[in-house]
Amino acid sequence: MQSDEKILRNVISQFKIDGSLTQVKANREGHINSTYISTFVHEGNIRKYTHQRINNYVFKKPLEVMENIHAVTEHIYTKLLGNYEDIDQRCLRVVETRDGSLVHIDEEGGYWRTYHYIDHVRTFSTIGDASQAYLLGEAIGNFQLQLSDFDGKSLHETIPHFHDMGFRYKQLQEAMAFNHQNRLVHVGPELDFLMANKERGLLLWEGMSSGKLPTRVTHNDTKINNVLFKADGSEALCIIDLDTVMPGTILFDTGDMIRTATTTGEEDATDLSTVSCDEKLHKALIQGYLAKAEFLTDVERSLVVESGRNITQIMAVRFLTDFLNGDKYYSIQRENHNLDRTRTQIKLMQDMDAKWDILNRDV
Ligand code: GN1
Ligand code: MG
Repeated sequence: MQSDEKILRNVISQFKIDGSLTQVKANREGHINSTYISTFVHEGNIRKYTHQRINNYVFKKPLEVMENIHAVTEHIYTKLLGNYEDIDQRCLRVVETRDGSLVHIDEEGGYWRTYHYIDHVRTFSTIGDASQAYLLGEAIGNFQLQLSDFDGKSLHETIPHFHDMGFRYKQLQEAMAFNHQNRLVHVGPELDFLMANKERGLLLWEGMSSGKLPTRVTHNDTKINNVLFKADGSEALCIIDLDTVMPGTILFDTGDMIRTATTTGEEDATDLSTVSCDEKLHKALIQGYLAKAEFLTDVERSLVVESGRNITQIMAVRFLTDFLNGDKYYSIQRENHNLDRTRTQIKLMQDMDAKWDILNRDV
């Protein structure tokens, strides 16, 4: 541990931060990157920073990830400038290394980045009530609005085919052939359901590829946990975790927002009776979202509810794939964790289907 901390302190010292380091703590949220929070004292002021070792199994080109993030955050920050006293809570900001790079590469080839830590805020893993759902909808709509004049095509595609349903089904087929520990015997009904829904799932990616859906900036991970709220919960301030910012259809983000904000149960719940799509939350969420998302085309708007189902489906496919591959991608805390995650997503889709007409009244 001691030597790990020494390595970490050396990494931190590479970034353009003034003052003296007083504390470093590990943060265990998130499935992908390793995260640490440091505290510095500079001229009597306490400042905190977030340091992350970027997972380069997932992100093959970490510098491109950082170029995307830097471009997008500076675009938003420039818009906010002069309008908010609490601007530092409203936008992630990258801290460069002492030699002006967006990443530091350590002796083992690990890629590190640093952000200003956003303090006095909180996150939620599920939505509490309709007013909170409204706030979340507004926040995602606002994020999209802030970036609606940014050319999505200028960004790097850092994980090619990230939300390409056809590609994700191909990966699922490969995982079925790999069949780690003969796990296929445990997934009959789940596979049947996902196979029966394959065709419909291709809608968003094909809409984008054919040009029916415009290519914009997408965040690609707009789950509720990635939204920072004021400490008292009264306002959603900032969207974080910009790792997967890429060109895409805006509906990937709208869909992930719906997937994570309307569910009554956790993504990795084991009791499926806790998982359903709450129509009251859906209504408020969509109202908040549409209040900001004034730039949507008619085709985009017509697919808002579909997008929630679609992103839930792609997550089910990805979790099942990882289960069959032997849990190589998502970190797991227990046996069958990825299978449990697959099941919650399928349950959520089925409940959306049962309420389909009601949900579509919201748009
Ligand atoms: C992963 O690590 P985290 O929680 O930011 C995943 C997302 C999924 C999410 C599901 C790069 O995000 O696509 O929606 O898990 N990110 C990547 O909880 O694969
Ligand atoms: Mg993420």
